[in-house]
Amino acid sequence: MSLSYSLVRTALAVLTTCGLLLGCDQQSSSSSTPPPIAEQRYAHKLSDKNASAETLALYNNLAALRGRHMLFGHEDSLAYGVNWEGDLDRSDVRDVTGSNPAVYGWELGGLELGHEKNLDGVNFKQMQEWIKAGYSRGGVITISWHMYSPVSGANSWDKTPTVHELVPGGAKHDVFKAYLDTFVAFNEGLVATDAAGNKHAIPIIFRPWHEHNGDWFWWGKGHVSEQDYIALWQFTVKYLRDEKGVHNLIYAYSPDRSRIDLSKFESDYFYGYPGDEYVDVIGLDNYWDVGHEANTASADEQKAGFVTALKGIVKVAQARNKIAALTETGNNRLTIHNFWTERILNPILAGAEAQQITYMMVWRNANLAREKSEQFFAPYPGQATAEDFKTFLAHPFVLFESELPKLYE
Ligand code: BMA
Repeated sequence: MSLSYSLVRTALAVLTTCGLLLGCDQQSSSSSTPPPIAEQRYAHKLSDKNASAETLALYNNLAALRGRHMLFGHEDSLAYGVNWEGDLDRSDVRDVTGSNPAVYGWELGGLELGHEKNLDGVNFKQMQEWIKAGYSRGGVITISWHMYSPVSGANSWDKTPTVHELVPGGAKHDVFKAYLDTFVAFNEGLVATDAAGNKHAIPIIFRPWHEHNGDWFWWGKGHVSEQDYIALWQFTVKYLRDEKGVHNLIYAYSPDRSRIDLSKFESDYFYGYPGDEYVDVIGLDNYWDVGHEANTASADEQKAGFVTALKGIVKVAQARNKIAALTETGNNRLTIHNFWTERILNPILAGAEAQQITYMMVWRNANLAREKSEQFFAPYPGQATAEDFKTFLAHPFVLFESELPKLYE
């Protein structure tokens, strides 16, 4: 998406707003100082008013693609695949389709403890190189964090109540700040140099404290009060943004669909919502409606649920002038025939609303030899859904890395 296109959109948005609300004179006379250039240029604001130009451009360019394109993403795509490990420039997604995914998911769990590798065996220094490489090709980077508990020392699936000790006033607040500092340092290494030789921070869609409405993480429902969860999120943003001056983050909120009753989508979705000032991407992790093994509903019922859930986040996002995304999804081991077209693409394309999601990301392809258990969400060569995945990619709605417009200007 080009800058000039964004400018036209913004101009139209301003005209529409003026026409509808008759508020332009009031707005211009109420403030003598014009907003910063970046704020004037873009229709969609970030929670970080000092976000870098590239970060704000990414957010607005994703918004501008809505309804016409959805980016496809994959967790740990460059780090390993089901049947390979150790290659520095490879991906199961590319082995099958010829293109890398448009969105690269990376995971920090273990960084806070000073580990060299994350909880899935990915070396952090190499991860920084893969992030830089993906960004240099025009891809989008998103980062999650399965943080170890500063209270029990155990991993994120530990149920020891922890959050109350992390928020301001808590016994482990300083330890928590030191954990966040490890990300600040990691992020400082995520720098790109443009053609003119100027350096800038690589924009990151940062997705902390995910699936908090489920009960499987220590920050999940049942192990923390809603109030403390919100305080945890707000502190995370304020610390990184206001105290540490980190300005390359787009904050993604991502509850889990399996714990949302579709008949009261919004009230369930907003359990633990930290507020519009702290969230940029209205996300959803949805494995449930795309063939989760515990879901006994028929395929048609699941497809209907999938669409309803996507419409739900699109509505929430539009009401707030934010973007919506399917932040995690997938069918583990891809056992569903024509999964990509039947269970993902066709339901999304069936109506105008679900098509407004900006990206979707499937989870990782665990290396079979090292992890000794089958877990994968993208096909690899010869996998049963590989041909269907190519059909999915070939659809103009779906963007892989090779098809991306410029997203950072
Ligand atoms: C989970 C699984 C785990 C992994 C974790 C963090 O959903 O994939 O095997 O350790 O994500 O990436």
